Amino acid sequence: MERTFLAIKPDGVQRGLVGEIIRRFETKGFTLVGLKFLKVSRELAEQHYGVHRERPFFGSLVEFITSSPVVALVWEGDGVIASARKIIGATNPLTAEPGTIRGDFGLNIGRNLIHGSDAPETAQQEIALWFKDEELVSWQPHLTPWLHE
Ligand code: D4T
Repeated sequence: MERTFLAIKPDGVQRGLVGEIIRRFETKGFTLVGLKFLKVSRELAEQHYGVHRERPFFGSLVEFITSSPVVALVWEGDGVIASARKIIGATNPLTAEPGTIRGDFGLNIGRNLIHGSDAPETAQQEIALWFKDEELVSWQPHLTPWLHE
């Protein structure tokens, strides 16, 4: 079963949007398999944003994600990686579609509320970076027959 990694960034937590954001993935029907609330270390932030190391905004990304707590999440379901990206919306909240998380709640690319893995390989890497195996819970939701044919 496919899994993806999401992180509600410091702005999402500080703005009191944790419940609203989690609700969108729960009510869609995806299964929560990992959740933690943490202050991100500089080392974790630099590893997470490693692909952006040469970009001009790398420093501000690391500063921001380490500035205040985040909620790290792993969700499971068929097609969850691409679907979560759609639920999240475009990188720049100003141009993200209404109905998406960034489109509904954001204004600025440096305050875009949530991160979501963009492909199966990055999902796997990010889940392994943020969670130990024993922190992930495999379970069978009773809703399954009401969500799947
Ligand atoms: P994440 O990775 O946070 O889900 O965002 P996206 O996948 O939608 O976008 P990204 O990897 O291109 O950018 C990562 C992160 O950097 C911020 N950012 C991005 C920024 O501050 N300035 C910029 O010009 C860009 C392109 C926003 C998200």
